[in-house]
Amino acid sequence: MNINKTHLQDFNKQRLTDHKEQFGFLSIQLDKAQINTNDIIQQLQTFQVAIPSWALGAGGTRFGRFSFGGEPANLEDKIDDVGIIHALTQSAGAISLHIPWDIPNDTEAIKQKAAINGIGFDAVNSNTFQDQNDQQHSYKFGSLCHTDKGVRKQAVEHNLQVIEMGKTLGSKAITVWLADGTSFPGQHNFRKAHQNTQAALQEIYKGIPDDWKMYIEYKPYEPNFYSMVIPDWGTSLSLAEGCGENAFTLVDLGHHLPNTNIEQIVAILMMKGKLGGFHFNDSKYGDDDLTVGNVKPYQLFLIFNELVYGMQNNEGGNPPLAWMIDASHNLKDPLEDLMQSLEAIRIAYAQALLVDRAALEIAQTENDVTRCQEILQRAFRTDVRPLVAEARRLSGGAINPVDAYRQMGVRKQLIGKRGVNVVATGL
Ligand SMILES: [Mn+2]
Repeated sequence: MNINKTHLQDFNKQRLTDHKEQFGFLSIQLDKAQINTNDIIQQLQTFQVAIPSWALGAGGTRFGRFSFGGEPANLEDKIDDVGIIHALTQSAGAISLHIPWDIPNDTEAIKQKAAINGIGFDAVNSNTFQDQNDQQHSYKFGSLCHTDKGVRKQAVEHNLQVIEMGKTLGSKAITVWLADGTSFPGQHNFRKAHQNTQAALQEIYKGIPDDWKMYIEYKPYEPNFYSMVIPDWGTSLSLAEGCGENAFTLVDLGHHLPNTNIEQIVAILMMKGKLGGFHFNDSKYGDDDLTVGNVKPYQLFLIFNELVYGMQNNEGGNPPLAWMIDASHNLKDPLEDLMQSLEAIRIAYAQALLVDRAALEIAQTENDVTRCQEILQRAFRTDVRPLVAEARRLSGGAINPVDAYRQMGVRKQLIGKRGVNVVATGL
């Protein structure tokens, strides 16, 4: 199903007076601070975040999964769902596919459907953390790191197939995340596991076209609980450097131990020109896959503060980043959840764009610690929601996407079309 443009315009008309009043008030404040509102609106409008194909169904934990009705049963439905999110938010112009959960049956038809919805194909994701029915070797004891050469070869070949599939769709990157690791001390020879992984990643890297990138994601624990082969950004960076100039580190917010200073990691990686992509989510304890910005909005702002600085001061030649939401939780309608995440991302981005960088640089140089905090928090505490809404409205989206989604009864329509008991492929 598609969002009816007339209904969307009607919805915006109801909200327009209030919105104009709030936006007008903010514009006056920004003008006084000599901030160019139109510049910020333009930057917000071009900022697009990919939706992963696995986030559109009900997520789950290892204890259970609760369906909610109208889930997308196949890739076509998933693209429709991203199309709905994009129509309402104008900020989700791409889908990131997970292989083998979302192998297109008819590539041309899928490309057409995506094009109609204004959706492109972001990085493709391989999967060597599960065994598939038809595969020869098991990944129980690892994939690219495995002691058995046959297993490593199978895992490399899978990644090469994913690249081929991505090429037919128009993707320009592959993301490799490995569940490889150990749950018991002594289980691995750490050095050999690392060497096997580096050699296998080099094989995969050889398979990417010249205009592609390879992103190497890291995670400190889970599903293995004693060691992970790629536990942190240092290991990822070293492996990326061992592959070549088109290999990069990918930072996933949830893939850090509690209280890790993620903004500092982002700053250093960008300075070195090696930050490839970013996965958004939020967490209280670990990789909880919660809605972006719902627990730690200040951390999200501080990360964006470094991202914006990195984009504006790009002497390391860092390429444009691949932005994706990587969350899949149990309790909310995933489309509402994703729209809330997109809103949180744009709010943090807009706030980071408001930081008075010249004043901050002076305060930093003069070691005026109080002033540094005042400058950052002044930006963070500005209510930029009317600005984000205005950018979205001007692009043709809803002033308030979640309210519009509910008022239009989108979920009810999806259940009517797809049924109550349908289960999305994937997690
Ligand atoms: Mn991720």
